[in-house]
This record gives sequence, C-alpha cells and structure tokens, in this order.
Amino acid sequence: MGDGLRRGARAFEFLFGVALLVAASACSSGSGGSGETTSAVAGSMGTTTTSTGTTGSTATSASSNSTSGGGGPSSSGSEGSTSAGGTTTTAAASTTGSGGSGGSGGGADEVYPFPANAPDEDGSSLWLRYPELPIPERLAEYRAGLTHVVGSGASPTLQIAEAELVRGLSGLTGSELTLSPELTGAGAVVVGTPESSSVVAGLGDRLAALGSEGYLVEALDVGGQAAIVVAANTDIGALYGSFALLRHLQSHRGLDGLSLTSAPKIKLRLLDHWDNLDGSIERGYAGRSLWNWSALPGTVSPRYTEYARANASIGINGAVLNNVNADAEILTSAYLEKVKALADVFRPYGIKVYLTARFSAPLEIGGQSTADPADSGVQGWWQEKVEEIYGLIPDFGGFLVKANSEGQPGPGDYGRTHADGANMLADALEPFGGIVMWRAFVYSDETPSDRIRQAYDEFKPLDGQFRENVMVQAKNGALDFQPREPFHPLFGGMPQTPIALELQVTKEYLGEDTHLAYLGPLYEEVLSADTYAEGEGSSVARVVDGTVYGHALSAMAGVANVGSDANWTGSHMNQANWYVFGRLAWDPDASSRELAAEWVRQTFSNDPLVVGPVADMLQMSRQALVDYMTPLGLVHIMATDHHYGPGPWVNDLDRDDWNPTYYHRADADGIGFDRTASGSNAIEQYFTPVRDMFSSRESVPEDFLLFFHRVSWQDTLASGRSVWEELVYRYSHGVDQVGVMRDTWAGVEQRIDAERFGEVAEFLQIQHWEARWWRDACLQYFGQVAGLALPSGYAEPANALGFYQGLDCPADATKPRCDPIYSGEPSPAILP
Ligand code: GCV
Repeated sequence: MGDGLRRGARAFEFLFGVALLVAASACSSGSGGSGETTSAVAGSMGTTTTSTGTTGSTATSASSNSTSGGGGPSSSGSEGSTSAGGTTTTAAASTTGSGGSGGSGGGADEVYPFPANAPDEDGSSLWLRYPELPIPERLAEYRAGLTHVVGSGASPTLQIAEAELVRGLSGLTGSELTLSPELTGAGAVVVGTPESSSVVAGLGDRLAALGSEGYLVEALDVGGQAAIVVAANTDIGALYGSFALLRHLQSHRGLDGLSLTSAPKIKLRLLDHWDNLDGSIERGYAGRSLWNWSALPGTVSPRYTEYARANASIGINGAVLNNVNADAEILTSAYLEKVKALADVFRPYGIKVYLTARFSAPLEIGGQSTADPADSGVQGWWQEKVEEIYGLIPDFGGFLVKANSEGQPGPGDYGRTHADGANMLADALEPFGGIVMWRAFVYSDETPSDRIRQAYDEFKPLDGQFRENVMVQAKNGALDFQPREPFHPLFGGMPQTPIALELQVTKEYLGEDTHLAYLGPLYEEVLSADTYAEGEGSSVARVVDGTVYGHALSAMAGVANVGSDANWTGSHMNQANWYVFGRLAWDPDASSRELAAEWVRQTFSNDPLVVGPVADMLQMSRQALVDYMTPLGLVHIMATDHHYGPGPWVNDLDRDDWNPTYYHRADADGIGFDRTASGSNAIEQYFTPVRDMFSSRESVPEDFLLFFHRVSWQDTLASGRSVWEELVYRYSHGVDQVGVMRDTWAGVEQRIDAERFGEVAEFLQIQHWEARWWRDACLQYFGQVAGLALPSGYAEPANALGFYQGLDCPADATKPRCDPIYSGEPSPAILP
C-alpha cells in the first residue's frame, strides 16, 4: 500500500463520469480510503471540464456551469463549486484520503472565506507552508487534537522531525506548540522509533512491513488519552511520517480515524544536478547553481538545509551534485572537502551525495598516462580515489557516468565496452557499498541510420556482464526528453541488469521556465506503459521497482530544476514538477492528477475553487504543450541549441541526426519516420504485442503516429481528418488550450496572494503568445513543404515563414525571453 494516491479513483472518474461520482462520494464520505476521490456539483463560475480522447488528446474548456467527464487518461472532475457572487466557496461532496483513512475533509462541506489581502509570497516556502486554518470548525478540531509534540531528540534526524512538527502544527493551529519528552495530556503527537519511544515500541509487529524508510501515522489511545503516533523503524522513516502527517493536515483533512501507512517502492530516489563548477547549470532555468563552490567548505549556506528539507518532505534520498558532462576537478581533494560539507548538511535528512565521474579523470587529475579501464595503474587510481572519498563521506552513494556520448570520454576510447568501464568503478566502490549508475544515453560519433536504436543496440548485448552494484540508467524515451516519446525499449530489455529511470524535471524541451507544463501526466504515462517483458502487467514502473526481474537495486532519477531563484524553480508552477517527481519516485502508482491537487492544496490554497480548477489546469497543460509543439508523434523540431522555440526547418547542422528535418522527414509526399520493418525497424526492440501495436498503421496510437510511421498528407486519422488537417487542428487546439489555462487562472485571482497570482498570470500570457508562435511557424513550414493551405475555420498564421526563420531568440538561454511575438490578446486559433 503506498501513500494512498491510486489511479483507481482516476480510472473510476474516467469510466463512470462525474454524475456517478457525486453519488459515489456522497456514499463514501468520511471513509478516506486509498485514494482521493473528488466530485463536484456544477457551480456558477469557473468550473473547468476536461475530456480526453486517445492517449491524451485533451479537449478542455472553462465553462460557466458544467462539469463533464469523458474518456481518457487525463480525465477528471472538478473539486469544487462556488456560491453565486464568489465570496464564499463550498465543496459539495468531496471525500479525500491520503494513504489510509483519516476522516472526511480536504474542504468537504466546509466554507472557505475569501482570503482578503493574502500576504504576498515569493514562492520560497514551496509546498512547506503552514498557514493557520481559515475554517473555524477544523481549526477547533486541530487545536483540540494537536496540543504538543512528544519526542526524544535522540538523533539529529529525530530532532528535525520534531522541529518540523512543532513548526507545522504551530502554524496550522495558530498556537505555539511545545516539544516535550512525555505525554502531558490529550492531543499529543508522538514521533519516534521503537528505540526512541516506548509508545512506538508498543506497536510491535505493526512496524514490520514498513522496512527501513516507511512510516505509520495513526490516531491512537495512549494511556487513556487521544494521541497521534508517527512511528517508523528508523529515524528517517519517522521524518517521512512527520511530513506525511503535515501533508494530511495541510490538506485540512480530519483527525478522526487517521491512519496513514506507506513505504517507498523504489529504493533510490535521486535528483541529478547538471550543475557546473563555475555555477552555471546545463539546461537550468532557475538561476545559478545552489552550490557555491568557491565559498564551500567554509561557508555553508542555509539554503542547503532548506533544499534537503524540501527533498526529505517528498522522499528524495539522494543527490548527484554535478553535471554528467563532468569536470574531473570535482574529484580533487580540495573539491571533495566541499562535497563533504554538503554531505554533512544532507545526512540527517536522509540524503546521500553522489558525484559524476569523468572517465578521463586519471589522465586529467591523476597523473596517469591512460584512462583505460584494463590498466592496473588506472584501476589503482580509482580505488585510492574512492577510499579518499569514503574517508570523508562514509555514506557516499556512488558515481553517475556519462561515457562515450556527446563527446564525453569513456571506455570506448580504449576499445573497451560500457561494462568494462562500469565494472572498474564498481569494483572500487563495492567494498564501501557504493554503486555505479551508468547512463545509456549514448549515440555513436557516426550518424546512424536511426539514432533511437543505438542505446538498445549497444547495451542489450552487455546484459549479464555488469557487476551487481551497477545500474544502467535510461531516459524515459530513446531519444531525448521530448514532450512525448514512447517508453525506452531498454525497460524490460535487459533482464539481468537493474535499469534506473531518468526523467527530466527541468523542462529543456517543454518551455523551460515560462511555459506551464506539469510533468505528472508525462511521468505517469511512462511508468504505466506496459512493456510486456514478462507478459501483461510488466509496466515500466514494475521494471524500475525491480519486481519484474527480481532486482534488489531500484532507482528513479530526475534531472533537477532547482537553482538560486527565490522560488527555486524559475516559476511557481515548475515547483509542481519537483514535487510530483519525488512523490512518484516514492510511489510510481500514484495518480498525477491527485498529486497535482495535493500540491495545489499545500502550495496555494485548499479552497475548492482553487484546488479543482488549478489541478485541472496543471493536468491539461502537458497535452496542450504537446499539441502546440509536437503533435502526432513529432519530435525534436525545436530550434538549435536552446530548444525553446520552433525550428522544424533546420537542416544544416553538422550531424544529420541533430537536424529537425532528420526526425520529421516531411516532403511533398508525406511526413514521419518509418521505424517499422520497412524502415529502421526500431520497433523490433519492443516486446510483442507492443511491437505489433506500434508496427501496424491500424493500431499505432495516433500520439506516436509520426514517430513510427511515414504517412501521406492525405492519410486519414480516427477523427476523419487528413494528417495535414489533424496537424492544423492539434496545433490550433493546443494554442486555444493555453487560452483556457489563462482564463482558468484568472478565476483564482484574489483567492491567492497577488504576487504569485501576477507572476503566474504573466507567464501564462507569454505562453499563450508563444504557443501561437509555435503553431504559426510550424504550420507555415509544414504547409509550404506539403504544398497545402490551411483548411477553413482556422486563424491564418500571423506572419510569413521567413519571419519565424529570422527570429533570433532567446539571447540568454537560461532565461529565455523573446520579444513578444505578438501583442494584445492572442485571437482564437480555431475560429469561433
Ligand atoms: C547534459 C541532451 C541535452 C544535453 C545533455 C544531454 C544528456 O542532449 O541537450 O544538454 O547533457 O541530453 O542527457 O547527457
């Protein structure tokens, strides 16, 4: 049982629609249960409705008074309604639970006052905000039921848990709670482990299933007094449990029958920082690196603690500190002292540090004449280096390596395989319990027939050759973090090797800091994809968590989106991607929609008129972006280098497979990359029946059509439209969806603070213009290649193709800002 955010509720909404939900949730009110089930009665304003076609072809509209269900993975109901006049809001029938039972709540049957003059916030508190409850009944319940924290302070981690509970509970109840070693009456919140607390020890066998990181949070009678116990086998489990309790309370859920039990399904839940030693961040859009290398180890910024706290709150337990395009200097003694200073800060939060290892380090900083992994001098150098690291950082996690990819050195430089290289490092780390995460993102120096085949072709034959402490780390798709890609065939493809899933949290290809694209649905789509490696049910999640092939090592890594910006992630909405990554790494079966709502509750408000519309808006955002950037399975048609704007016409880069024209292959006859048996046959890397599904024009999901098939412009799709007409429709629809998102956001004005409201509104405005830019540029280009004009019913592109080809932006790739491509309100792309 995870943290209770299951797809079951979502599937239920999908299958039966909102009308049934109203009845169902009315019946189940108060049960909590294993998921957040929500329903709504249509209100008089601002309700957002979502309906979805095939794999996420979403049509959403902000309507005045309707809520409709509809098919598809992103379908959801709304969470609330408003009374006429909009000064108070009421959740008509909302039943929530977060990992077990815990009473009704989360706004159920509660009236939210309009928050007059909510103080401005800069976003630095993330989702760890603990404002006093605005609902008098719930506040009274909390004040009576949460009176003091009981803890032993037996370790730094327990002290952090206790302090967080005191801080959170004091904030939420608006009264200063104390920490005491003993229960002093009703309403105690007891936190600890069997070693630190006799109350927890009394739970006996009930802790057995929690493992080394799980927790149990329960309302119990302790010596005749009502109490809440946060229990775990380990100190870090108790910290995770404390955050789980706070999440529950931040969502304004009841205390009655509270019972939350959860243990992570994935062992290593890591952030990979692509941070350079000069403070820049590759593909970072949130300012400079958090790590101030020149000031470390002497000056230890308080932000490091805040970073660790935020990660611990969502279960992240590791950080790779530096870029995979690695600088060997990080392994010098001077830098290792700095790394140690960070490791010391992170340790009590359960976070281990890892480093990327530049394969040529023995040559560059070690005085060796080679970096050949078969060379005994090189092996000895790595062994000594690893000993030095563990002398400073006894719980060092290990190395992440990018080798023989995009110009990085690697074992291939010496005629050795990836296994030879990984095993040499693994042998050095093994005595200390460290691991190697060897990246599968490789492509050869020669332009291949089909780049997406390469990782599988290169790694599959090595299956069984890696040491036990090596994981192969694959991106979610075989190309490169595109807005939508089919899952990587290496998931399930290497039975004898644990495969770590690498996701990008920073939005290199998805609008960077400005565009709103909540990545929960993308992650969910990948995790739930069935590889059929061992028959039905062999989802990517089950491969990654090790259950399909029985691996003990399991890992999910997210390329971090954090930096020195006050709001951490470059935009307020990008915080949701950090959050959902951590929560899905803990429980890869959780529902992205429910996690969106969970994040909104903590980050903005529990007002149903904020939670429902904003969670719906988040949920639709990624599909909207796919539609206005790369619909129907198009990939990599972004502009060169910065990857921000459109560049489908680019065809003059050094390598053929860097050119967008290589990927879309559009000409007068048709469009798409044939990866079936008549083309590159990349589909052979998938198991049957996935292979057959992708291979057949009849069964390939239209969202992947142009990824796997080359089709004529006149080819007819399920909608009855031709490929060209469907492209025009999807590009236009995506733009208009951003308009819906803008309007939805406008509906929460004054329900949250003005500062964050304004900043999000400004970015949505930019996104609307730039979605139009993407659409107009791509349709001009593809229309010209195909010799086809726009069908009637659509707005004409605002400019000629040459205008878009001549644009030169952004000037600063870390904060992409083009001159407004348009001004005023973008008109609808699909004409009314
Ligand atoms: C760190 C893509 C990015 C690169 C990145 C690379 C990788 O190519 O554009 O910036 O390099 O992926 O994942 O190694």
